[in-house]
Amino acid sequence: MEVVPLAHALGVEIRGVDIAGVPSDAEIDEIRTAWHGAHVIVFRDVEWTPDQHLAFSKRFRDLDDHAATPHDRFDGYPELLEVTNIPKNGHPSQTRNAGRNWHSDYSYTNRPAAASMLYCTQKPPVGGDTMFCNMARAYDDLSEKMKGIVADLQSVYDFSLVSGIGKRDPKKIAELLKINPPIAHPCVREHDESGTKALYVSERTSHFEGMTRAESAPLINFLCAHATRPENVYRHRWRIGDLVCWDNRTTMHLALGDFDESQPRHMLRTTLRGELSGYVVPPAV
Ligand SMILES: O=C(O)CCC(=O)C(=O)O
Ligand SMILES: [Fe+2]
Repeated sequence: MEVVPLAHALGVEIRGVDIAGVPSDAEIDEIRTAWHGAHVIVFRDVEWTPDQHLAFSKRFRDLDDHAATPHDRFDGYPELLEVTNIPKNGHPSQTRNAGRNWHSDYSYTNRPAAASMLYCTQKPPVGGDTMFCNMARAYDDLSEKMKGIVADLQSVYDFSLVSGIGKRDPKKIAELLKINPPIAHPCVREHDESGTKALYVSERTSHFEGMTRAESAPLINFLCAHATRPENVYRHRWRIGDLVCWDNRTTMHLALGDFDESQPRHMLRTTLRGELSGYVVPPAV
């Protein structure tokens, strides 16, 4: 197995392992170690079926069945999410603009995603890139004083801050807001496997619990800007057959709308189920 760095801050490409086959336990352990170190891992030229995607993902952890976003499931596969701009039954796809602000998956649920594995089946000729930033490094780079401040905070995640939901079907939004009320999680997230500490705040954080929106905004904005500095980012240019796996405990990501929307883009994602976390709180004031 060969592990090739993709950027300074995070991201490696892993070569020389047949993930569509049945990797050995030793290979899975090696992949896991590389993943914990680099936070984002990339496999190229993967040719597999949805069942193979599920089988590989399950080697790492139980999968989420996406009950928090039931409309985005891939037909017949509750453990696969479909992220695409291809219209469905004559209607615009609900996920055509998914992921367009910096976030960590399922932060607005009581099981924030441990990790995600996104497979590209169709892409526009240029663009449609995805960016990732290293939240463990962002935490480490804070002053000791600021580390003390964030250690005391609970980040409140509000589904209504998911970018572009205004363009979704209002009935479905109402249902999603009911399933996913505002929820508070520690602003410093400790990785349940590696123990790494990482900042856990995003553009979907409405406020810090016990503080107003106005009081929270400057600090949320600072932490997000600090985390997403270009030198803390890896930008992935997709190829068909790429499998990109990110650790949601130590990264945020952003799907760029930098492409011709008339061109099809189609991705399938598994979500490695996270630990139970958080408590429901009233909306921000
Ligand atoms: O489409 C993408 O590049 C990523 C979308 C996203 O945020 C996700 O699948 O979690
Ligand atoms: Fe996402």
